[in-house]
Amino acid sequence: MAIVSGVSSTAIDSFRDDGYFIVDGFSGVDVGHQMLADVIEIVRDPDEVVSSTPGMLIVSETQEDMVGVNPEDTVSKVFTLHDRGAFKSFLDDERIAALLVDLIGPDVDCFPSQFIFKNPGAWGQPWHQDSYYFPFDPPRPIVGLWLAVTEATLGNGCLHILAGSHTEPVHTHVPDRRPNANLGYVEIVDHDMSDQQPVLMDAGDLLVFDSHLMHCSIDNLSEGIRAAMVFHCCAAGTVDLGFEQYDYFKSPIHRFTALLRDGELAIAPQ
Ligand SMILES: O=C(O)CCC(=O)C(=O)O
Repeated sequence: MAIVSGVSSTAIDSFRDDGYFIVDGFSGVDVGHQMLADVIEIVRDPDEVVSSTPGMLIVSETQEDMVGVNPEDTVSKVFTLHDRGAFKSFLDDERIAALLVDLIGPDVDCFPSQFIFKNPGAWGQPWHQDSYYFPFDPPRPIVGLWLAVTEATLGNGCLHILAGSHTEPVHTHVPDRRPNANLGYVEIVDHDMSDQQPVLMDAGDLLVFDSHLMHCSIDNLSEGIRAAMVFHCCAAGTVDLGFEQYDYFKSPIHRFTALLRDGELAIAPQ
């Protein structure tokens, strides 16, 4: 039987009006811990897993003052994890399926997944809309799932969002103006963000957001890691047109994987 109705009407209203909602305590804290343990293993011994996983990419912090004892201490993100144990189990949860059916429809793919370390001292990601990174046909709907692996606070680099900004078109994004900013960081500079709100989360909380929602994260000024796992999902059949400004370059981290077909969990990745 098809999965139906995973989102309360209040959450649906928030998604429509504000461009996001939060599910408190969606996952046990252990889910994030398993994810963190897996990515640490990957970055400590990357060769075989990276070469055998299409789209997997380890991106380091590029700001000059990042230091660390272990390899993971200076990693920013690890991409394309959605076929791996803890990550796949998260996506295969029927509550995720039900939520995606409501927000996208019965046929859904996951196309990038990224673990964000946000180690002590790491800079935040500037204001952006995720759809800037997704030159797709159709361009929408695309839904982001941001799972707090640790708590996210004003001290350790939580997200900030601009509620309602999902109704905006994709704005011009300019390269992050900070010297040595991370690979791929771009910034919206033509919009008033003064109504921004911090998104304070506990480990296990899930932020569900529209890919046009303007958001950023702030610097991690704490002594501890602020980790998150982010998946993006779109309607099956969505085509990656590639980045026009780079000769229609298609990002290797856009690895479309079947999640739902006819409202049911798809078994095998595409
Ligand atoms: O978690 C962060 O620090 C930034 C994440 C973000 O902006 C995104 O996933 O689009």
